[in-house]
Amino acid sequence: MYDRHYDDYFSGTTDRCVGTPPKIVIPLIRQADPVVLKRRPPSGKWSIHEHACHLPVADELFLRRIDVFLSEDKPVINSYDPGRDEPDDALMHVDLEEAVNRYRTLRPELVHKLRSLKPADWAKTAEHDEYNLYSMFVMVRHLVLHDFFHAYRIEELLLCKDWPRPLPMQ
Ligand code: NI
Repeated sequence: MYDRHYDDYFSGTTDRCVGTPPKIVIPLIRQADPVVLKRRPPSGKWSIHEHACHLPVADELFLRRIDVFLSEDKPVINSYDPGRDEPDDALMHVDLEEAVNRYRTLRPELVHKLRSLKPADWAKTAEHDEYNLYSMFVMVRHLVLHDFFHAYRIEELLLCKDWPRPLPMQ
């Protein structure tokens, strides 16, 4: 069952985990004019600052989940929803530089763990209270998509028509 095809999926997904934060997400965050950094859109949804500070929280969560997957016979994963589980302005109080540094340093740690996984580890499943299927692979793919989900939101805010333009790429 675990042929080269699957290996490509696993390693390809891991490669995305390596490159996306330093090559796409962090440069995007750095383009935010300080004036708009903590500005929420009229919808009341997160500001660029909040999206950015949320990303290392996800890495911490996924690091813990990898350990749960590996250490338990029948792993059980509890969902995390910041809108449900945290106060509305929690991320506003986080230090952005510290958050970006954590994002930058946690990711290689996470990738190091992923590179050591065997095909059977990737295929292992857990019980999840919100999803009908949750394997290690699904979880890691989710992390890859999650980076882009928040990057997309950050970009939308950066390009808001009536707001100051993004700063030049650093
Ligand atoms: Ni998220």
